[in-house]
Amino acid sequence: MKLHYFQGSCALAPHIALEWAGADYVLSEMKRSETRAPEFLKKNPAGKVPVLELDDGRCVTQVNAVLQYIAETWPEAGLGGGGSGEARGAMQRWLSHFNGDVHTGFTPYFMTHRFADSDGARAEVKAHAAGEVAFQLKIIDRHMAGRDWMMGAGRSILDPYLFVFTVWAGFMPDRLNEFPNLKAFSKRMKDDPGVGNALRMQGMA
Ligand SMILES: N[C@@H](CCC(=O)N[C@@H](CS)C(=O)NCC(=O)O)C(=O)O
Repeated sequence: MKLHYFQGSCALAPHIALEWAGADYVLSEMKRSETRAPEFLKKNPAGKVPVLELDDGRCVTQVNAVLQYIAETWPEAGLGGGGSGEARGAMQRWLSHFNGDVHTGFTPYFMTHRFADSDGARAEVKAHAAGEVAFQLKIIDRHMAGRDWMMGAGRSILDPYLFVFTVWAGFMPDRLNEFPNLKAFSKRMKDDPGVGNALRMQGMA
């Protein structure tokens, strides 16, 4: 099993989940500029990491699908968030929020050249994106008050994805200063051995 990633990308989330699952995997590092290369598009036609390439060559793509694949392939790791209908609903709600609202809020901030041509327009796009990210992160910061993990049952696949957002927010002007609960969560994650392994393997620690 091979995880395709580039440094600083959301592929850190499934990487941490693989560590937590105790999975046997290898990493394949690429450059952001290689995501539209024909060979890579065969693995993911959307031209994005993460790609989890299985031993038979099939590829699991899209962060949420990769995270859920990991939770279901290693159920003993308990990363699925609990078995009740309510827990499954909460898990889906947060995965959708993370992928559809938070992650896409960051994209114009870091990939500004895709959204505007002139320097002035890019500055505006960045400012609006930072505002949108702050709006979305506030929701999660409130949820994390008094909690160690996103789901009450303990750590789950949501936590590595949230950790990625805290890393990205560190590159924005306000960092995590407005979000004390996310700041504490980020520290808790950095102290975790599996997170430390993933960060070291990706050259981020
Ligand atoms: N919808 C995709 C989004 C993944 C995504 O945005 N990946 C970024 C890295 S965080 C990427 O590969 N960007 C390269 C590009 O857009 O060229 C998913 O959920 O997997």
